[in-house]
Amino acid sequence: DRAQTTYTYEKVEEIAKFLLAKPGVKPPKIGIICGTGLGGLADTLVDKVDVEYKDIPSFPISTVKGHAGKLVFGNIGKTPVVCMKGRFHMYEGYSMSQVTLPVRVMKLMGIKVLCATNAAGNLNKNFQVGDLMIIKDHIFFPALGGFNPLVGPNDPRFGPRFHGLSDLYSRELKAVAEKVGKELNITLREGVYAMNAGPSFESVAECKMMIAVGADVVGMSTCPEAVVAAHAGLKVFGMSLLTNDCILDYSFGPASHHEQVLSVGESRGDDVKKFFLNFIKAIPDS
Ligand code: 6GU
Repeated sequence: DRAQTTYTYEKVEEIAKFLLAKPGVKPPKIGIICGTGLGGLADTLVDKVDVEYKDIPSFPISTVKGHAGKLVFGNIGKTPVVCMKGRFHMYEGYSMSQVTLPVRVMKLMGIKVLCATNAAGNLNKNFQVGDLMIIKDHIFFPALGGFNPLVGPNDPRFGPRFHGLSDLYSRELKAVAEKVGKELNITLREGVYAMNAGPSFESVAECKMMIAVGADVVGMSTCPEAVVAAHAGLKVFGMSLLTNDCILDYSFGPASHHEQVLSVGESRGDDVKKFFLNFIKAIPDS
């Protein structure tokens, strides 16, 4: 149920300490949230240590096909990182505090940068299925309707009461990403990610509305984690894989995109992995 579960600073600290005490776990510098079908990156870490969500005290458990449900610690080059293989979604019924708990845990374990990937539906007629898009900004529809993860009492140890989002997605990291994309000859789009709660894919009228308000792609994740990360002073980088076109035409008939989400995730997963392996190595002080 969506009742506000609150995790005190002490509780988050306890989870962070529990994880850091695991044999072979080094304090990570970068946290990476792997989107649906994009968990392949986690498998390539060196000196891996897996911790399943079900074995972490107070952690929610993820329920979606294509999401494994574990933290994977390890190195990319010299950089210790932690990957979330599987995330928590609002449509599963989790509260915003549950969805964003792992971000605060990763922050207290020591990360300075949060990278998040997701599978998204394409709204932009100049973009194509299979494209990768750097998230330049977002429209967090649930937050505008009251489901902002920062609603509720504010513990200043997590971040300030009122926090501005005009620089939410790090310009510095976007510049690094553009450079790495060019070097690897991987085309990177740039645009606005809109989040809906899901689990329904959008109606035709909703898709048209999102285009009208400036969204390029739409998905069901990422914004809550990005907001909580930026609130905690982390640098945030987001990337969408465009797995399907949104339906803008009533003659199309009933559409459910989930199979396409998984199959495009599979066919484009290697480029996403290659991009992130090089991107992480190119982040200053990583
Ligand atoms: Cl079309 N909509 C949403 N909300 N999320 C998606 C999607 C569409 N395609 C992939 N993820």
